[in-house]
Amino acid sequence: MRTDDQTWAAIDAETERQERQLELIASENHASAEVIAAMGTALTNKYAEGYPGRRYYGGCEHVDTVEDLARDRVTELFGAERANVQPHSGTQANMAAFMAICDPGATVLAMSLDHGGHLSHGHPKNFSGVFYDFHHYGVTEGEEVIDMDEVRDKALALRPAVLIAGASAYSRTLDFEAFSSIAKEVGAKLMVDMAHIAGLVAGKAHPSPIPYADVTTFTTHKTLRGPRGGAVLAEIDVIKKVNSALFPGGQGGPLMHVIAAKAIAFREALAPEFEAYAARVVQNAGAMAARLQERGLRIVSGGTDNHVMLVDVDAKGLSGRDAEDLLHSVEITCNKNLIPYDKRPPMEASGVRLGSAAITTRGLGVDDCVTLADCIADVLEAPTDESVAARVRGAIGELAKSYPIYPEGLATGA
Ligand code: DSN
Repeated sequence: MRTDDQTWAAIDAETERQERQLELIASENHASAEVIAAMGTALTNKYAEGYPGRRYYGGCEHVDTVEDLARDRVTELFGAERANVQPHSGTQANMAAFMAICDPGATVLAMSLDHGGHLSHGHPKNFSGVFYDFHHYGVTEGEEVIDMDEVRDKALALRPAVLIAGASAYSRTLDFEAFSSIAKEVGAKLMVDMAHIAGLVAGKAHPSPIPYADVTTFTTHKTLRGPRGGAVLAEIDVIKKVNSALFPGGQGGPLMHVIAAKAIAFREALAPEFEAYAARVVQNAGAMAARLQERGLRIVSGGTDNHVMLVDVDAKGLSGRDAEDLLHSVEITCNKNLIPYDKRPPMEASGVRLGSAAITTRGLGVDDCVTLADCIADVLEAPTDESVAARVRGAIGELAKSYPIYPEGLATGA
């Protein structure tokens, strides 16, 4: 039953926007109708501080079942020993991981945000940068890839307690074995934040960090295509520390409706079709990057191995903000992003980050991605030509209509 017309109007408009536009924000995806339905259940009413079998509240028998399902499925999915599925977000997963494996003030070495890292890997205004002594490695100026020799040199000089592998805007395969060998050499713990690539790891389209990492964190809503949230994987000794770091350390009651949705998403990712999905995500990104390059746009590092690419729009005389706005005006959603060694500030930036996870979920294939890349190139080449914009808007509208996200609708009735 709906009584709040104002809120439902905005919810319905957002659902319609997602159907109408093509989503290229690399950290977004379209969760299944079943995942979304689980979040709209009575589980949202339940307090369940603690863990299955050891709660601080009565009446937890059914949410215990749900959390056990989520934990069992995610450990099976990634071949991990233990899991914590309670983090409300990737940043809270990271907070619990830091608290579990190092002390406040500890030295941590991670990828620089300017070169594709993440806020929770030591930005001075983030808890990580406030409470830990972060240092950063980046990508090389020429090839724009992580230089493992530089990582090793920095690690040898700093002797960090923790070395982090993981990024939010890096299009190349991460060499977890090399990170692990450096961590061992300097006596650091290896933490992998696989937020962006978790779905690719689950679908065997990117090597797994599990054999190498002391602790692995991720979000469940990016390539993994689940509800918005986080999770942590580790062996039993570390996960015990993560459990108490998360609750009571960093969070109170878990969001049991979201954990139910995580359980459903993990089951979906265990199905054989998910491997095919992950492979298509990578193929689609590759096709888009190749076509954009043919059309004269520079892709940072010369291409992509995963779902993400950074397009340098500076050479076209545009800022990332201009490009984001232009693409939004033709129904393509993406985000401005710093490129390595960027001369512009973050709110302007010289690049846009594009990702293929969401468009692949709705069914676009390689040929569609070539069409989409042509649309992007057309608009960026003629930013003031309204006839080009009108033609592209029409083409994007047709593509979006051909691949509905929720052909059966959603349980919300929208
Ligand atoms: N900032 C998000 C992203 O878009 O990659 C991750 O937290």
